[in-house]
Amino acid sequence: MRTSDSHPFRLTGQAHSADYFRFVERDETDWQAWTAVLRGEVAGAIFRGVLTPDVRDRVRRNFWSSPLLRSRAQSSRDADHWFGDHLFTAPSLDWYLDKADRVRTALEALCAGPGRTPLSLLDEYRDHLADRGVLLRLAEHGGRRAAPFRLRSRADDDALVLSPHDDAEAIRHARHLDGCEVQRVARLCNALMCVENGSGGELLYWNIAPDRESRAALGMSTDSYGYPIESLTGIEQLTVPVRAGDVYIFDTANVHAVAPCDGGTPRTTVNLLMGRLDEDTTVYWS
Ligand SMILES: O=C(O)CCC(=O)C(=O)O
Repeated sequence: MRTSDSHPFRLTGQAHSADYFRFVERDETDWQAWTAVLRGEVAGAIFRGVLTPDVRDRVRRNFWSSPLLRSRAQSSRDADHWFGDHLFTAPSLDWYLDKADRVRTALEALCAGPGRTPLSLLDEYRDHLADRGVLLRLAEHGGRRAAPFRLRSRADDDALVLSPHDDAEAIRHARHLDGCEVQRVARLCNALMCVENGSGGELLYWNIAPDRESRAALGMSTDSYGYPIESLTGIEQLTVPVRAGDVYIFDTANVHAVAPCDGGTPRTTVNLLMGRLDEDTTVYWS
Protein backbone atom coordinates (compact mmCIF):
# COMPACT_ATOMS: atom_id res chain seq x y z
CA MET A 1 0.00 0.00 0.00
CA ARG A 2 1.42 3.43 -0.94
CA THR A 3 1.07 5.44 2.21
CA SER A 4 2.96 7.72 4.55
CA ASP A 5 1.91 10.02 7.38
CA SER A 6 2.18 13.13 5.23
CA HIS A 7 0.63 11.55 2.10
CA PRO A 8 -1.93 8.93 3.10
CA PHE A 9 -3.11 6.65 0.32
CA ARG A 10 -6.21 8.07 -1.39
CA LEU A 11 -8.88 6.02 -3.08
CA THR A 12 -9.36 6.67 -6.77
CA GLY A 13 -12.31 5.75 -8.93
CA GLN A 14 -15.45 7.15 -10.47
CA ALA A 15 -16.76 10.47 -9.13
CA HIS A 16 -20.21 11.60 -10.20
CA SER A 17 -21.76 14.85 -11.40
CA ALA A 18 -23.59 17.16 -8.97
CA ASP A 19 -26.82 16.28 -10.72
CA TYR A 20 -26.43 12.61 -9.72
CA PHE A 21 -24.52 12.88 -6.43
CA ARG A 22 -27.30 14.00 -4.08
CA PHE A 23 -30.15 12.64 -1.99
CA VAL A 24 -33.72 13.50 -2.89
CA GLU A 25 -35.50 14.31 0.38
CA ARG A 26 -39.28 14.16 0.83
CA ASP A 27 -41.77 14.23 3.71
CA GLU A 28 -43.73 11.39 2.10
CA THR A 29 -42.95 8.32 0.03
CA ASP A 30 -42.09 9.16 -3.57
CA TRP A 31 -41.85 5.89 -5.47
CA GLN A 32 -40.75 7.66 -8.64
CA ALA A 33 -37.73 9.02 -6.77
CA TRP A 34 -37.11 5.49 -5.41
CA THR A 35 -37.10 4.16 -8.97
CA ALA A 36 -34.81 7.01 -10.06
CA VAL A 37 -32.21 5.68 -7.59
CA LEU A 38 -32.62 2.14 -8.91
CA ARG A 39 -32.20 3.49 -12.45
CA GLY A 40 -28.98 5.32 -11.53
CA GLU A 41 -30.44 8.78 -12.10
CA VAL A 42 -29.72 10.01 -8.58
CA ALA A 43 -27.55 8.57 -5.79
CA GLY A 44 -30.14 8.35 -3.03
CA ALA A 45 -33.59 9.22 -1.74
CA ILE A 46 -34.85 9.60 1.81
CA PHE A 47 -38.48 9.85 2.88
CA ARG A 48 -38.91 11.33 6.35
CA GLY A 49 -41.10 9.95 9.11
CA VAL A 50 -42.89 7.35 7.00
CA LEU A 51 -43.06 4.75 9.77
CA THR A 52 -45.37 6.28 12.36
CA PRO A 53 -44.61 6.03 16.11
CA ASP A 54 -47.14 3.22 16.68
CA VAL A 55 -45.70 1.11 13.86
CA ARG A 56 -42.13 1.79 15.02
CA ASP A 57 -43.01 0.84 18.60
CA ARG A 58 -44.61 -2.39 17.50
CA VAL A 59 -41.70 -3.41 15.26
CA ARG A 60 -39.22 -2.40 17.95
CA ARG A 61 -41.03 -4.41 20.64
CA ASN A 62 -41.34 -7.43 18.32
CA PHE A 63 -37.64 -7.21 17.52
CA TRP A 64 -36.37 -6.92 21.09
CA SER A 65 -38.68 -9.63 22.42
CA SER A 66 -38.15 -12.10 19.58
CA PRO A 67 -36.75 -15.51 20.55
CA LEU A 68 -34.96 -15.40 17.18
CA LEU A 69 -33.00 -12.27 18.08
CA ARG A 70 -29.27 -12.95 17.93
CA SER A 71 -26.36 -11.00 19.36
CA ARG A 72 -22.64 -10.95 19.32
CA ALA A 73 -20.23 -9.33 21.76
CA GLN A 74 -17.68 -8.45 19.10
CA SER A 75 -19.34 -7.22 15.95
CA SER A 76 -17.82 -5.95 12.75
CA ARG A 77 -19.74 -5.65 9.50
CA ASP A 78 -22.96 -6.90 11.01
CA ALA A 79 -24.44 -5.77 14.26
CA ASP A 80 -24.72 -6.05 18.00
CA HIS A 81 -28.19 -7.53 17.62
CA TRP A 82 -29.88 -8.83 14.53
CA PHE A 83 -32.69 -10.94 13.16
CA GLY A 84 -32.42 -12.50 9.71
CA ASP A 85 -29.36 -13.16 7.59
CA HIS A 86 -27.23 -11.28 5.13
CA LEU A 87 -26.75 -13.02 1.80
CA PHE A 88 -23.37 -11.40 1.23
CA THR A 89 -21.83 -12.54 4.52
CA ALA A 90 -23.55 -15.97 4.52
CA PRO A 91 -21.16 -18.95 4.40
CA SER A 92 -22.91 -20.28 1.27
CA LEU A 93 -25.92 -19.69 -0.94
CA ASP A 94 -27.56 -22.94 0.23
CA TRP A 95 -27.06 -22.00 3.87
CA TYR A 96 -28.70 -18.62 3.23
CA LEU A 97 -31.64 -20.11 1.32
CA ASP A 98 -32.27 -22.71 4.05
CA LYS A 99 -32.27 -19.96 6.67
CA ALA A 100 -34.51 -17.76 4.51
CA ASP A 101 -37.10 -20.57 4.31
CA ARG A 102 -36.96 -21.01 8.06
CA VAL A 103 -37.30 -17.35 9.12
CA ARG A 104 -39.31 -15.72 6.31
CA THR A 105 -42.69 -16.06 8.05
CA ALA A 106 -41.35 -14.83 11.39
CA LEU A 107 -39.57 -11.89 9.75
CA GLU A 108 -42.71 -10.88 7.91
CA ALA A 109 -44.83 -11.19 11.06
CA LEU A 110 -42.38 -9.02 12.97
CA CYS A 111 -42.82 -6.22 10.42
CA ALA A 112 -46.55 -6.56 9.66
CA GLY A 113 -49.74 -5.34 11.38
CA PRO A 114 -51.90 -2.22 11.04
CA GLY A 115 -50.59 1.00 9.47
CA ARG A 116 -47.82 1.50 6.93
CA THR A 117 -45.29 -1.13 7.89
CA PRO A 118 -42.01 -2.28 6.32
CA LEU A 119 -43.99 -5.11 4.75
CA SER A 120 -46.83 -2.93 3.43
CA LEU A 121 -44.39 -0.35 2.03
CA LEU A 122 -42.87 -3.09 -0.11
CA ASP A 123 -46.39 -3.93 -1.27
CA GLU A 124 -47.01 -0.25 -2.10
CA TYR A 125 -43.90 -0.19 -4.24
CA ARG A 126 -44.92 -3.52 -5.80
CA ASP A 127 -48.28 -1.98 -6.79
CA HIS A 128 -46.58 1.18 -8.06
CA LEU A 129 -44.33 -0.90 -10.33
CA ALA A 130 -47.14 -3.27 -11.37
CA ASP A 131 -49.08 -0.25 -12.69
CA ARG A 132 -46.06 0.40 -14.94
CA GLY A 133 -45.77 -3.22 -16.11
CA VAL A 134 -42.84 -4.08 -13.84
CA LEU A 135 -42.72 -7.04 -11.45
CA LEU A 136 -41.23 -6.57 -7.98
CA ARG A 137 -40.32 -9.94 -6.43
CA LEU A 138 -37.96 -11.63 -4.01
CA ALA A 139 -34.66 -12.66 -5.55
CA GLU A 140 -34.54 -16.38 -6.39
CA HIS A 141 -32.01 -19.09 -6.99
CA GLY A 142 -32.75 -22.61 -8.20
CA GLY A 143 -36.46 -22.04 -7.58
CA ARG A 144 -35.86 -20.98 -3.97
CA ARG A 145 -36.60 -17.51 -2.62
CA ALA A 146 -34.50 -15.06 -0.63
CA ALA A 147 -35.60 -13.53 2.66
CA PRO A 148 -37.23 -10.09 2.24
CA PHE A 149 -35.10 -8.16 4.74
CA ARG A 150 -33.23 -8.44 8.01
CA LEU A 151 -33.18 -6.24 11.09
CA ARG A 152 -30.01 -4.91 12.61
CA SER A 153 -29.31 -2.90 15.73
CA ARG A 154 -26.25 -1.12 17.04
CA ALA A 155 -25.96 0.44 20.48
CA ASP A 156 -24.18 3.50 21.80
CA ASP A 157 -20.54 3.61 20.80
CA ASP A 158 -17.75 6.01 19.97
CA ALA A 159 -16.84 4.07 16.86
CA LEU A 160 -18.46 4.25 13.46
CA VAL A 161 -21.54 1.99 13.40
CA LEU A 162 -20.36 0.80 9.99
CA SER A 163 -16.89 1.49 8.58
CA PRO A 164 -16.48 2.92 5.08
CA HIS A 165 -17.25 0.30 2.45
CA ASP A 166 -19.06 -0.28 -0.81
CA ASP A 167 -21.22 -3.29 -1.61
CA ALA A 168 -21.93 -3.42 -5.33
CA GLU A 169 -18.53 -4.65 -6.55
CA ALA A 170 -18.16 -6.97 -3.57
CA ILE A 171 -21.52 -8.67 -4.24
CA ARG A 172 -20.87 -8.88 -7.98
CA HIS A 173 -17.62 -10.76 -7.37
CA ALA A 174 -18.52 -12.84 -4.30
CA ARG A 175 -17.63 -16.43 -5.18
CA HIS A 176 -20.40 -17.94 -3.06
CA LEU A 177 -22.95 -15.98 -5.12
CA ASP A 178 -21.73 -17.19 -8.53
CA GLY A 179 -24.70 -17.73 -10.82
CA CYS A 180 -27.18 -16.06 -8.48
CA GLU A 181 -29.35 -13.44 -10.15
CA VAL A 182 -28.46 -10.78 -7.55
CA GLN A 183 -25.10 -10.46 -9.31
CA ARG A 184 -26.85 -9.37 -12.49
CA VAL A 185 -28.80 -6.38 -11.21
CA ALA A 186 -27.84 -3.17 -12.95
CA ARG A 187 -27.54 -0.82 -9.97
CA LEU A 188 -27.29 -2.43 -6.59
CA CYS A 189 -29.05 -0.38 -3.92
CA ASN A 190 -29.37 -0.57 -0.14
CA ALA A 191 -32.86 0.14 1.16
CA LEU A 192 -33.46 0.85 4.84
CA MET A 193 -36.28 1.70 7.20
CA CYS A 194 -35.28 3.18 10.55
CA VAL A 195 -37.22 1.81 13.51
CA GLU A 196 -35.35 3.67 16.26
CA ASN A 197 -32.35 5.96 16.58
CA GLY A 198 -31.17 8.59 19.05
CA SER A 199 -28.81 11.32 17.90
CA GLY A 200 -25.95 10.37 15.60
CA GLY A 201 -25.98 7.34 13.31
CA GLU A 202 -25.96 9.53 10.18
CA LEU A 203 -25.28 7.93 6.83
CA LEU A 204 -21.94 9.17 5.50
CA TYR A 205 -21.74 8.96 1.73
CA TRP A 206 -18.72 9.72 -0.45
CA ASN A 207 -18.65 10.66 -4.10
CA ILE A 208 -16.50 7.77 -5.21
CA ALA A 209 -17.01 4.28 -6.60
CA PRO A 210 -13.47 2.97 -6.08
CA ASP A 211 -11.60 1.44 -9.01
CA ARG A 212 -10.08 -2.04 -8.84
CA GLU A 213 -6.53 -0.70 -8.56
CA SER A 214 -7.10 1.37 -5.44
CA ARG A 215 -9.28 -1.35 -3.87
CA ALA A 216 -6.50 -3.86 -4.47
CA ALA A 217 -3.86 -1.45 -3.13
CA LEU A 218 -5.80 -1.41 0.15
CA GLY A 219 -6.03 -5.20 0.18
CA MET A 220 -9.75 -5.20 -0.67
CA SER A 221 -9.97 -7.90 -3.30
CA THR A 222 -13.47 -9.18 -2.53
CA ASP A 223 -15.06 -7.54 0.50
CA SER A 224 -14.29 -3.84 0.76
CA TYR A 225 -15.35 -3.39 4.38
CA GLY A 226 -13.13 -0.96 6.28
CA TYR A 227 -11.56 1.55 3.90
CA PRO A 228 -9.32 3.71 6.12
CA ILE A 229 -10.97 7.07 6.72
CA GLU A 230 -7.75 8.81 5.58
CA SER A 231 -8.11 7.17 2.16
CA LEU A 232 -11.23 9.32 1.68
CA THR A 233 -9.59 12.63 2.56
CA GLY A 234 -10.60 15.38 0.16
CA ILE A 235 -13.38 13.36 -1.46
CA GLU A 236 -16.78 15.07 -1.53
CA GLN A 237 -19.01 13.65 1.21
CA LEU A 238 -22.66 13.95 2.16
CA THR A 239 -23.90 13.53 5.74
CA VAL A 240 -27.48 12.30 5.71
CA PRO A 241 -29.24 12.45 9.11
CA VAL A 242 -31.26 9.28 9.74
CA ARG A 243 -34.18 9.53 12.17
CA ALA A 244 -36.70 7.04 13.48
CA GLY A 245 -39.37 6.53 10.83
CA ASP A 246 -37.20 7.42 7.83
CA VAL A 247 -37.17 5.18 4.78
CA TYR A 248 -34.24 5.51 2.37
CA ILE A 249 -32.43 3.97 -0.56
CA PHE A 250 -29.00 4.60 -2.07
CA ASP A 251 -26.57 3.28 -4.64
CA THR A 252 -24.16 0.92 -2.86
CA ALA A 253 -21.40 1.35 -5.47
CA ASN A 254 -20.30 4.56 -3.71
CA VAL A 255 -18.36 4.37 -0.45
CA HIS A 256 -20.58 4.82 2.59
CA ALA A 257 -20.42 4.41 6.37
CA VAL A 258 -22.58 5.04 9.42
CA ALA A 259 -21.51 7.60 12.04
CA PRO A 260 -21.41 6.66 15.75
CA CYS A 261 -24.76 6.65 17.59
CA ASP A 262 -24.40 8.92 20.55
CA GLY A 263 -27.86 9.24 21.94
CA GLY A 264 -28.15 6.22 24.21
CA THR A 265 -30.91 4.79 22.00
CA PRO A 266 -29.91 1.92 19.72
CA ARG A 267 -29.99 2.46 15.96
CA THR A 268 -32.30 -0.26 14.66
CA THR A 269 -33.08 -0.61 10.99
CA VAL A 270 -34.86 -2.93 8.58
CA ASN A 271 -32.33 -3.60 5.80
CA LEU A 272 -32.67 -4.97 2.31
CA LEU A 273 -30.99 -4.80 -1.05
CA MET A 274 -32.80 -4.05 -4.26
CA GLY A 275 -31.93 -3.82 -7.94
CA ARG A 276 -33.39 -3.95 -11.46
CA LEU A 277 -32.75 -7.24 -13.24
CA ASP A 278 -34.10 -5.79 -16.48
CA GLU A 279 -36.80 -3.39 -17.71
CA ASP A 280 -39.54 -5.75 -16.48
CA THR A 281 -38.25 -7.09 -13.17
CA THR A 282 -36.91 -5.62 -9.94
CA VAL A 283 -35.71 -7.95 -7.17
CA TYR A 284 -34.95 -7.58 -3.47
CA TRP A 285 -33.33 -9.71 -0.78
CA SER A 286 -31.73 -9.48 2.62
O1 LIG B 1 -27.53 1.61 8.04
C1 LIG B 1 -27.31 2.37 7.08
O2 LIG B 1 -27.76 3.52 7.00
C2 LIG B 1 -26.41 1.91 5.95
C3 LIG B 1 -26.31 0.41 5.83
C4 LIG B 1 -25.15 -0.07 5.03
O3 LIG B 1 -24.28 0.66 4.68
C5 LIG B 1 -25.04 -1.48 4.68
O4 LIG B 1 -25.86 -2.30 5.14
O5 LIG B 1 -24.13 -1.82 3.88
